[in-house]
Amino acid sequence: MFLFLSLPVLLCAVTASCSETKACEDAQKTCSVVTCGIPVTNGTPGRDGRDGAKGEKGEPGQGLRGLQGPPGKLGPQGNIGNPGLPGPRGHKGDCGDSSGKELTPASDIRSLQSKLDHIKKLQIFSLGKKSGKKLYVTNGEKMPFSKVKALCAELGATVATPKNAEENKAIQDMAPDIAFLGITDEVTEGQFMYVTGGRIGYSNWKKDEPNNQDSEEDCVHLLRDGLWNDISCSSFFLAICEFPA
Ligand code: FUC
Ligand code: CA
Repeated sequence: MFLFLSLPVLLCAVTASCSETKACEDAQKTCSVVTCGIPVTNGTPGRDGRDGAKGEKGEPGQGLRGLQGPPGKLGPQGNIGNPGLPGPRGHKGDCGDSSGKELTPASDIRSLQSKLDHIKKLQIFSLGKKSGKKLYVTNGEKMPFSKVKALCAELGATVATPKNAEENKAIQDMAPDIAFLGITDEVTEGQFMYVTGGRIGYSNWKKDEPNNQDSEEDCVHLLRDGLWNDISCSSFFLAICEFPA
């Protein structure tokens, strides 16, 4: 019996336990027993909410500006520019010689030619060259065979190349040391050729030569006794150049 009566009271008390007075008065109208209490004060504040979204960038500050820094390093070199425009046309040249007269008279050329011939004779005489014989010249320097070839070519000559016993003796007599000859087997091993072309028609090999020692002797040098030995082209020997007979 007590349980039966107390249930609506309990329900009404729960329903009316609000903070608003109006709600409580309404409850009194429907409930037979309602005890309206003093309105409840606010509880302690809850925890802080989450951070809001990021705000917009602010205006630049108004503080004092710092001193200007030192200049930066030099940048990389730029590309080469396009060629410039052609320069102005030059002045007109002097008039040509339309008379058919030569600027240097033939008599002057003949005079120069005879002087040159005379100088040549003196030089040939001083070098001991005999008529009809080749002229051999050396600067006394030792160098690899490629350099000898280049040097003689520069002089309009070839590397000293004896084609008979007489020429071999002439070179031997004028050479102050062992000298390269213009003969190699660089093209075909064992087949000695003149560097000016063609297979050799005369030789004066020392006993047991050519032996192509260490498989690297493609050049030929003239020993002090006039005999030949095959030797490395990169070794240094005297340069002797030959001028035609
Ligand atoms: C002989 C020659 C070589 C080299 C050596 C020192 O063996 O055949 O070419 O000159 O001597
Ligand atoms: Ca040899």
